[in-house]
Amino acid sequence: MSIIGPLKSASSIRHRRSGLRVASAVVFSVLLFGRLAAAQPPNLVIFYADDLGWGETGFQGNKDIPTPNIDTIARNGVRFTSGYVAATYCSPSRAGLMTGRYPTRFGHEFNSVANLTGLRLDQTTIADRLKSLGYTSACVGKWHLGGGLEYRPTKRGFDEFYGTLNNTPFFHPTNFVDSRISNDVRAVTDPAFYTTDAYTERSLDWIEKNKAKRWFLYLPFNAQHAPLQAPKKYLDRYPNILDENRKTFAAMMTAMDDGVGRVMAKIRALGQEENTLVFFIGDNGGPTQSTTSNNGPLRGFKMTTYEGGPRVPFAAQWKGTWPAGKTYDFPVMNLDVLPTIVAAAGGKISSEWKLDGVDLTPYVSGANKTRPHETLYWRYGPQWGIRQGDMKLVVSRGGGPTPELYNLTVDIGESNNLAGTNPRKVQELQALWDKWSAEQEDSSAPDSPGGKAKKSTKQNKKKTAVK
Ligand SMILES: [Ca+2]
Repeated sequence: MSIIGPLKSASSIRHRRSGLRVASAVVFSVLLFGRLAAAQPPNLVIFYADDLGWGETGFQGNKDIPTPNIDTIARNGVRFTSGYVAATYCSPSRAGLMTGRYPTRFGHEFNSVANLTGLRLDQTTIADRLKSLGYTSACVGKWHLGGGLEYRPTKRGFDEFYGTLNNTPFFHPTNFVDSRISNDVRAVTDPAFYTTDAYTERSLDWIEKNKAKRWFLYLPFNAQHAPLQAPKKYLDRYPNILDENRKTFAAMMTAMDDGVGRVMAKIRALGQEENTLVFFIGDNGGPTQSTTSNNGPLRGFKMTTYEGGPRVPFAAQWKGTWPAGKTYDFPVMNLDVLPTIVAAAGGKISSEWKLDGVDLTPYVSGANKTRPHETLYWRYGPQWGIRQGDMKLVVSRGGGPTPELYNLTVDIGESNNLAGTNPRKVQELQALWDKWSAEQEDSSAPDSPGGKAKKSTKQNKKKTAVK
């Protein structure tokens, strides 16, 4: 309103001898205000947690480890109970998030793609798209989409990168880059440096420096990925957890939750909370055995295609624009983040982008009551899955060699295989998946370590040949 006040008074003074002209000026001011309001796009934040596990965070029902700040996002906005990612581990999940497309469409089926090359250079990232809308952006955290210079965040649309190119310890992180200093990988020698806290500090500093611009912060924490490491100040908050691994996991989560809280407090302090769209999403399911991460009632883990692999904590808020305290049950995917954010930023989604994600705003607002996706797909070497409506057909590590059919509405834990009693549905879903899989590319790098991809590529080809 402060922008409009002076304009309105100036117009009023100029035209005070003509009531009609004053009225015109007021109308003009109202139109101008409308234009300015529409032209003020929201700030954008994506918190992307690593290996979190569907059963972790308070908003997902965990009562052992308080996450009051992360929970606030769900309370102020929407909790997506069927939130998925397009892949079951780190790099392909990020490739999907960054492009809004199934990573298998461009050969990014395995982590090995990032380790050998990176996110294919003909793919346009969310930061590229926002740059063309006038945004400044930062990637603060774990990139894992290629380490070569041409694959780094600052070559993929981000104006600033502070974090690691790959997986890393929390103390003395490896492959660390601070683009404010240079794009070279440098050693972090400060023994007190803890990635989660450092990412929070840099995010606060970056927001302060860029507060007058339209900005996009991508904050992919390396928490809760292995190795389990946490500073004493966070460990001390859990005197009652006796299991050392669980205690450290809890401390890591508290560091992340404090970080989310501090970033949100900064946004509030700037008076920007109602002008900021915020996502909090896990990058894949929890690898329970190595980190204690809890997938709740879901079957399977990270790197399986049972629900425990691709189904994740998923919440988002846009105060004043999206409803608050809403639970949304239809399936959504991390591929939806790009079109949702681009549309929120005032961009127009082009069919030429060949996105698999959709703009979620009309769905969460209730304007569109249909499902955002009739069908979701996964392919991970010989493992795969398809969800259509409430039915899922899946071949996963931990299961049998033949596809299993589950009704997720009544059987979220995938325990009652309906394939034997519903062969028609099996056939129908198999045909849909075969058709989709045939549209995907072979992986541009074999799965690692050693030889799995060759087998899986053969299997995929074999599958796609069966029609
Ligand atoms: Ca991960």
